[in-house]
Amino acid sequence: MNAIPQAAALTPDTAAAGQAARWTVAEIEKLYQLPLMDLIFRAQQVHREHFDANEIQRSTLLSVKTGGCSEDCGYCSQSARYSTDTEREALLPLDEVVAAAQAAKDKGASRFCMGAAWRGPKDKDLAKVSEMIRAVKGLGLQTCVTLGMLKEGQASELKEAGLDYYNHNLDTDASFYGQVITTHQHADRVDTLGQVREAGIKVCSGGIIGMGEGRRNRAALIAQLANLNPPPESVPINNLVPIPGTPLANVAPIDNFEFVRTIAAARITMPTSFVRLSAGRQSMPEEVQALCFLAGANSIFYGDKLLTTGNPEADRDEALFAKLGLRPI
Ligand code: SAM
Ligand code: DTB
Ligand code: SF4
Repeated sequence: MNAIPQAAALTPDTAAAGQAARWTVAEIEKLYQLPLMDLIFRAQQVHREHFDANEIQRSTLLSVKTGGCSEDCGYCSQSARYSTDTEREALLPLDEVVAAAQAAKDKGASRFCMGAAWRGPKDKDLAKVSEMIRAVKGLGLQTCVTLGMLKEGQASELKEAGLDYYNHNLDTDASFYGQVITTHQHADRVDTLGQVREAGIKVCSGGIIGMGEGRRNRAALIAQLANLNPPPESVPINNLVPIPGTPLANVAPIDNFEFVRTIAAARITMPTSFVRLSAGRQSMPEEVQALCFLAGANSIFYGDKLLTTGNPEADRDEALFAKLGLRPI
């Protein structure tokens, strides 16, 4: 009988007692190198210590301001620099946002996430988004926004409006970042996460897998997220959705098992965080999604659209949940 991998190979480098555990990139690479069955077993153990393994959280997304973004993120349909099928739309009026949030709530979402294609919000935009947050919160939904980089004082304004989560992904590790994005720096993203944390807002931060990065880059991204103190409460793992017209349109897709390994690595290193199986589900077979849940993903984006691209229909997700015996929370 094969022994279960030694716990020592699977635990972070815990320094003096009382100090937060820090994961090295090498330790996370070791997780990736485990036989898949051992890796998933370990992820399940960690998952079941902290969560009910049959429960999944559901967030619905709405793009409240679409396209025309100044930034050059090589994966994004909304950058003004690339010619994509995405049409620009100004900031949505409040009543449209509230109607979409109510519809999401009626379908069973517990969180409503509003996204804007900005480098960062202008103060007058932030006031309008704050109104949206107040109204969505008033419907009894958890609120999340993703608006780009924040300036001093903006996070506290969002907190005052009742914001629960701010989504701001590190997207990839610092050494690969410059190959995908040149108009802002990885360190700018980390800075915004600090401001969000300081304002008392929960952090939602993850990345995109399958942009041509290597396993070491993936391990470094996971290490950086896990070593935030505390780690993000919510960790979206996106599988690149290739967008025609962007520089990453023709990158070879990542192997499904490598994606599953990334979910498992996130689960093991961030035991109490919600790990969200995010973009890329529309083209993912149900069996691969089930493997992701087995590897510790316990959250999804729910509803037939992400920001500009498709997501499985809610009915299809309901059917998958029924087949797997998963319960929404
Ligand atoms: N402009 C803000 C920003 O960059 O943070 C908020 C919106 S931006 C579209 C939010 C996140 O969506 C990005 O950080 C990235 O992780 C994800 N994303 C964008 N395009 C994607 C794609 N084609 N495939 C997978 N994830 C994508
Ligand atoms: C996240 O990590 N993924 C979501 C949300 N946070 C904002 C966005 C995915 C976008 C996928 C491409 C699109 O629909 O434009
Ligand atoms: Fe703009 Fe965000 Fe897209 Fe980058 S990811 S181009 S910042 S909308």
